[in-house]
Amino acid sequence: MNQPQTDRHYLQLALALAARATIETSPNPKVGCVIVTDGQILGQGWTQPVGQAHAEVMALRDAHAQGHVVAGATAYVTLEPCSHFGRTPPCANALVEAGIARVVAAVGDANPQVAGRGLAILRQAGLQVECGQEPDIALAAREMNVGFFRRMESGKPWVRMKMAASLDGHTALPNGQSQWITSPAARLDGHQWRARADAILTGIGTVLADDPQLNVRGISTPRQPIKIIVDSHLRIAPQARCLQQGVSLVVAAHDDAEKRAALEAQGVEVLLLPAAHGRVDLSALLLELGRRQINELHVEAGAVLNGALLEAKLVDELLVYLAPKLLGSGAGLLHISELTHVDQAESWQYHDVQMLAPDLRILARRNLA
Ligand code: AOF
Ligand code: ZN
Repeated sequence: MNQPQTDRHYLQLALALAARATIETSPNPKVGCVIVTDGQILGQGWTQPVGQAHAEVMALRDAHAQGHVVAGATAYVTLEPCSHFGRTPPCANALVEAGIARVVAAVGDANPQVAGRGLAILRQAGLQVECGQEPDIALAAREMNVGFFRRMESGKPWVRMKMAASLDGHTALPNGQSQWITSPAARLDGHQWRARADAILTGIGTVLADDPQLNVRGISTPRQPIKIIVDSHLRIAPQARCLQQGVSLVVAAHDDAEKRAALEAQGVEVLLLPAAHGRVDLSALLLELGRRQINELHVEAGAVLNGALLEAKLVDELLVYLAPKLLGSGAGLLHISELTHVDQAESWQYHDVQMLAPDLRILARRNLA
């Protein structure tokens, strides 16, 4: 005899299913779905790579493949079922047509094409519908798709800025030496964060100084993020390592037809944006990246671009690795305008702190309060 479980239990199961979806669902959110009747799990599903089936359709297929009758069952989903014809037909209609009697959703869909319409379709068809009743589960469902929600709500990606420094906050020695302040474990962890991002952003200063590859290495990933280089005056050389593989986008504020042609000839896209104080307007850049459906943007840049993004209030999260070393002097993490009073300092809060032996990993978020 199956013991009926609580709604919380099945929503948590749906969250675990959502976690099985890969980065290839992006820009589509990761969603999980479980279909249950009288304590029996009939079908389970999670979002497939973009353009393919959503979680609800996968769960219905799973139930049907096992010969289960889903009429009268409850569907637990981590996101409001969609109501629109996007790359796939609406899941709300699929649930209605399958005869599902009750839908419990963790959180509403922030996509303006859906936003409440999915729940309305279900209610109009006579289904019992609950959404967002468990605040902690709603939060977890949002967290899993933090970039999707940010983009839907602001038009811009979720911006995560990665930095690494010594315990006393230096990124390089006064003579410029900066390699390997943090440990291999921290560097590998950094690649995990690169892998979950849709794009990696850096500045021309970093490209000229370090010639980074800006790709995911050392871990397996089904796809590489897009590489974006902010290069106001088109100073990048076509030979730069970050332009040799994958998809690269060079963002400039001042055109140079010859240099642009050379880059375009090797398949690199050059995007010209309006200048703000002679530099690429970073807010305009983020809106353009949102328009291009970048959900999560991973920034690995130098102190100047980092500072400019922070001063423009475009950064949502800091990912800081601190090595237990004391360098005493040298370059710092950020260039921001000098403050004259501590009250002017922006307030952030620690979101997660972990030992990544021997280093420390800090995730901090802008304090919205
Ligand atoms: C769901 N279940 O598993 C997901 C949903 O272009 P499409 O057809 O793939 O639709 C993408 C939109 O569908 C996406 O922006 C979001 O609003 C929703 N995602 N909805 O019912 C799912 N991943
Ligand atoms: Zn759907």
